[in-house]
Amino acid sequence: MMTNNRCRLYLITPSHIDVGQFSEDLKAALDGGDVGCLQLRLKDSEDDSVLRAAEQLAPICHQYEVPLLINDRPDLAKASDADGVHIGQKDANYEEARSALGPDRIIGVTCHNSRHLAITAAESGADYVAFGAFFETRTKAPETRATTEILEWVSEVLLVPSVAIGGITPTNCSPLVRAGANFLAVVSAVWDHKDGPKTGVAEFNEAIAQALEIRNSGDSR
Ligand code: 3NM
Repeated sequence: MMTNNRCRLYLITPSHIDVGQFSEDLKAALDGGDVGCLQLRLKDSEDDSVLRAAEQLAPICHQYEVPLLINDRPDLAKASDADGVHIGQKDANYEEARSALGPDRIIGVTCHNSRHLAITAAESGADYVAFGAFFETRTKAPETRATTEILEWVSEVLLVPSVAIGGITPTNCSPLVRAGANFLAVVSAVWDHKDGPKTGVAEFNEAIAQALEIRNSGDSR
């Protein structure tokens, strides 16, 4: 899933979905271009609904070779045989998640805008460290604001891939990509795109490619 000198799109589901309709939206999104990950992030849902959603979405993800992660809950990730879990600082800690899921599953950790949290997560063995929110977002009340400095620092100092999150759009993502973000995690700019999720994913792929071109040419404008 993770490669350090690339940048890929990381999709997060909306907080509430109709799984049948969302399956269609997901296929459209994955037809739009490269996607590196899908995180199932259902809020206020019964465990059973999360498990049923994971069961229905996993075959679609795997058809496109996209790993499926579950938000917050290592136990549900294990029960649904998902590819991994994304944990916040208030959820299960890394060690608990790793012992629940074993050595091979993906465990990503929210680190807000903190180098300390990122070092701790990386040293424990986290598969990625996530930072946010970079921009205004209506999807979640973010606890912190993050800046591009932390992405630059991770790409220079830590070997673990970074995920940027919060209010990211095809139009505003370039500085994050140029700062070394390995993944852009996105909800609304894809699922609420006025021309549909397929176009949202395509626009992100184009914006990422352009930003990487600038980054690789050594021009840091
Ligand atoms: N976590 P959108 S911001 C799920 O800052 C989430 O940790 C955040 O949604 C954080 O792409 C956020 O619609 C919402 O802004 C991201």
